[in-house]
Amino acid sequence: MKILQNVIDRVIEKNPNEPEFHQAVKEVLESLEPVAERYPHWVKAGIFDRIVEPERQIIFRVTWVDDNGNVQVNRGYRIQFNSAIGPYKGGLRFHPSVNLSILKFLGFEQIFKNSLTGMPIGGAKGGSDFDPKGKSEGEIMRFCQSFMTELYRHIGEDTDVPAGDIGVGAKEIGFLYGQYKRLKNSFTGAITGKGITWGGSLVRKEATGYGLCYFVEEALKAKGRSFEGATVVISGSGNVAIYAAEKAERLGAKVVAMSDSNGYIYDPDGINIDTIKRLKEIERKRISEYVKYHPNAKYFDGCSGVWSIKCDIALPCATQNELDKKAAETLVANGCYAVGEGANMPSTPEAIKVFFNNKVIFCPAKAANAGGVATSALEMTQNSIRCSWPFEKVDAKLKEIMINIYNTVSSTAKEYGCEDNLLVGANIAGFIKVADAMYAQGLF
Ligand code: NDP
Ligand code: 2IT
Repeated sequence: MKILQNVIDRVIEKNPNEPEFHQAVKEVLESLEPVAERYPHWVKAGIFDRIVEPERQIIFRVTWVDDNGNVQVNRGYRIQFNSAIGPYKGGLRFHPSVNLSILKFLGFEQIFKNSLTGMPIGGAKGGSDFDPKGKSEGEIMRFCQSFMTELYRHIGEDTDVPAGDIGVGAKEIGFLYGQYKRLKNSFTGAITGKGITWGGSLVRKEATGYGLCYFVEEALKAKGRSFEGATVVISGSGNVAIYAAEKAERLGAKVVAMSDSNGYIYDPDGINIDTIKRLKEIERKRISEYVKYHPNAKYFDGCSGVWSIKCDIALPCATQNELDKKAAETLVANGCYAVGEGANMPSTPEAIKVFFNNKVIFCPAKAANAGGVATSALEMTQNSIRCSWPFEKVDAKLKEIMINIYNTVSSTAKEYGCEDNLLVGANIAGFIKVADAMYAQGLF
């Protein structure tokens, strides 16, 4: 009789209409069964029942006035999921698809990811159904100020430290932090991803993408492979995708395809990252514009087609459930031998099965994309001691953290009899540290 099936059943019953949250809970708890057998006192103390229930969920109205003078109403959220090993920590997502299910799945994943970094940070996530696309700078600022006017009372450098995620980049972090500082009348590290001139850390912008490649490089090395000479396909063209592409190239790979939510580009000469940076980071344009500057490249409508491009290594860096069974089968048929998840939960459970059945090196999100939040924790450290470290120092720390995560995850998989299953290794290793802290601290 499986010990944790009851917990999964209760989560589904208690939280109907939250499919993404169910998916994340199932994936983690199904791999924790041997842990429940090994540590019966954790079962008795209700650790498994408690870890799937957020400590606090804040939902609030965000009102603002658009450029035409119309009142707009959005919904804001902060899910403070678990604070056993440190202050709540996790990004804010602004996207029209944002709802409770998505933020609970992200907050739940964040608990284990943050634990794996080895830094003292708990798990959280937040955001809004606000869509920054097509909004003027003034509209984005007014929205961010209104959002923070409620959120500021719930966060703080020792309480909860938000950062960016989809739709929340340097611009939004600036407006959010400005309002936070104004309301609190104090300059503290209560948000990460800040600008370099006002408390931000070098390498934070690059960290998730670079960290992903450092992790994948370790996983490849263990199988006698590397990025050198490999063909890479990356989905997305946002913060994570851009810096994954840059690092993959620097490690000797050729990135031939990238996408946005409208479609994808294929450039047989290798994608020009500077063009992508200009189009996406500065001009906020669609990826289709790339072909204007690189006539050898082709643009195709529909983002899921990106997985039909032949590659050795696939790096999904856009959003959840963007890579399904059919896409996984196509990748495998085309000879893809490694997948590194830059996005959170980008592969469906069926796709992951295809990867394992075909011995694809599978680097799961909560381990492989932990470099962003790890560098956020390094930003918190620098803010606390009121200094800023040089680029090389932060980058070296990031690399060391990613290598440590790989070693922890792969040795935990081996210890639990699942050699090469980095997904099970990540879930177990991430969980054990948090469970130990929850047990020690008594009921909460
Ligand atoms: P950005 O907003 O910078 O970029 C998101 C990219 O994904 C864009 O190219 C966007 O296209 C595409 N995208 C978003 N939603 C969809 C969708 N529903 N279907 C298809 N494409 C979509 O976000 P990030 O790069 O920061 O985040 C990407 C992923 O990485 C997310 O899953 C995030 O949770 C995860 N992540 C981010 C970290 C960070 O530090 N930023 C850290 C760890 C994980 P379009 O412009 O057309 O919307
Ligand atoms: O999903 C993630 O890990 C992030 N969006 C980064 C969170 C952070 O606090 O840096």
